[in-house]
Amino acid sequence: MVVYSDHVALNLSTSDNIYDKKRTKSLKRKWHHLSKLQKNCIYILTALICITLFYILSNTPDATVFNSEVEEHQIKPHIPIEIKFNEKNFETDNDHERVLDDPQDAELLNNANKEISKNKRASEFSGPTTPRQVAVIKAFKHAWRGYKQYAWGHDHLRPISKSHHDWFGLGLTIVDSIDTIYIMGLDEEYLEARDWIEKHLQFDINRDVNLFEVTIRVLGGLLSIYHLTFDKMYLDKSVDLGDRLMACFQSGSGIPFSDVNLFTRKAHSPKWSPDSSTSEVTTLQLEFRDLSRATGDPKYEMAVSKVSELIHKLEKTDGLVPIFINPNTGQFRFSSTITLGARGDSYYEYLLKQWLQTGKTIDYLKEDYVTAISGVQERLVMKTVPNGFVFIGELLNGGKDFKPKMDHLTCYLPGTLVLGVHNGLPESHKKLAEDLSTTCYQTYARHPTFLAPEITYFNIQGESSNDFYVKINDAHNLLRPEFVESLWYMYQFSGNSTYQDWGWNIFQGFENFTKVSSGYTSIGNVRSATDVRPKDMMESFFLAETLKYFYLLFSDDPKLIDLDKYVVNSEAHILPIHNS
Ligand code: DMJ
Repeated sequence: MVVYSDHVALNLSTSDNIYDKKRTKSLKRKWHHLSKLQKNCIYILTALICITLFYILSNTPDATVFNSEVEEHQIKPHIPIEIKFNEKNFETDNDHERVLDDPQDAELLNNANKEISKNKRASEFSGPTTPRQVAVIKAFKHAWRGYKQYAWGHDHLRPISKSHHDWFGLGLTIVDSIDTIYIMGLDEEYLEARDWIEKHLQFDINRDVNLFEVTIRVLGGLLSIYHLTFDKMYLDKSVDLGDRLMACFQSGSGIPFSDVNLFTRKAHSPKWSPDSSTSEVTTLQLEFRDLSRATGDPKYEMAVSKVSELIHKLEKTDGLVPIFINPNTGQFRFSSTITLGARGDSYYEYLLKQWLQTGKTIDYLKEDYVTAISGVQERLVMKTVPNGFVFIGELLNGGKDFKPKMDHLTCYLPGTLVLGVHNGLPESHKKLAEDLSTTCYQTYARHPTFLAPEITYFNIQGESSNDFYVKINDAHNLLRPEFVESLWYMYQFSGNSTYQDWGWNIFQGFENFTKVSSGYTSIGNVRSATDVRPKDMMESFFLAETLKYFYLLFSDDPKLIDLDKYVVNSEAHILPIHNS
């Protein structure tokens, strides 16, 4: 190295080894002769080189630019595109053994037939019976521990900042997940959750809440645990809540407003629109009807049945509905999108499940469901290029334009379809369920995190060699349950253990990329294993649904929840089937 008065030059010529020592000494001497400024320049230069190298290395696996806002996936599938059932994609047997390495886990499994605590119906939910279920219980306990430590009594845990988030101020995580706790046979957690609900869950709070969210998560959660335990405390709380929510139905048409203040009992539309979402007003019926049946008071069921009847009479596009409806006029906003994703999804789910809940006695529900699925098959089902993956797209502008986009939310549909087939509906629904399951699985398996994004776009015109792509803003994963839910139904009705194996692979994705020291976090980017961008949120549905469905999926008892006796609401809460 040669030092000049105003700069440093590096002499890179090699020298013989025998001169190495001398050269090191001379280098050291020269370094000491450098000015502070010169030394700082060298430090900064070195740091810049390191940062550039790090940046280049950590970004190499990422996608190339597809257009200005879209990145196309270049990542190779983790499994062959041609999926054969019963083919094991992972070393699942070894994973089983690993799960049981911990003596406490083995004990959990051995204790399966332990004494059931007070309030439990003996022997029904006596703990895990498979190693995979043990792994799910460990995950649940980890999430619960974080919630208890940093967010107890609040709606959600923020596991990165170790703090909480309040949406409605109703201790959502506790109420939403108490039936999961019960089904998993977790005595200690059950008692602490029950205790909180009894002493602290109050509805006379001066706060606006969303009718749909509170119905599926809180009313559904309370009714589910009431039916599992027959503990009247839960029913009393349900009645208090149900009475407050009833204000929403005081609209011009009977179609409910989306929001209500639980204290003043004043209902209104959302701030951003005069309309309610179609899926929201049609995803209340299981819960309100159940409340009527459990209490003997018909008013709840009458209000929600009226909504279904009104919507039954409205004009539709081959049985498919726009996603907005006005509570005062009772009419659809006809130009709004038709989708089986956000704001449309559970309209279709509750047509079928209401029909089942009422002992298959209300014909128009079944007819509307079958017509809608035909509409899906004719108008929304499409195949990708080059590999022919089946997906469900959307219709825009009053049904005129097709958009090759599918929300992860739509991945609930395979489960609903096979539930229908199990109950005598057309066999063609089963093929659609299988095909769509394969596509949904691919949206997980094709990412290095083995997790699906919120939204996927599909290639239908051969504009690329990839079947689908994910936009930057859609690459998040909120720990959603829909596909795990479908896997459970698919497994229930086929007995095909491939669905369990798929679920296990996805479970590993959650374990590897969303688990943090204080719980599990939503992530912003499923496309990179090195840059998942944690979002610091653990929604209540992760415990209420995602982990519950994993636990049920990995059970070796197909009747752990008997689907001939129960319907499962949109938030994975379990309600009895009646015969009328
Ligand atoms: C849940 O609250 C319910 O499953 C709802 O029906 C849809 N969204 C979330 C989970 O993704």
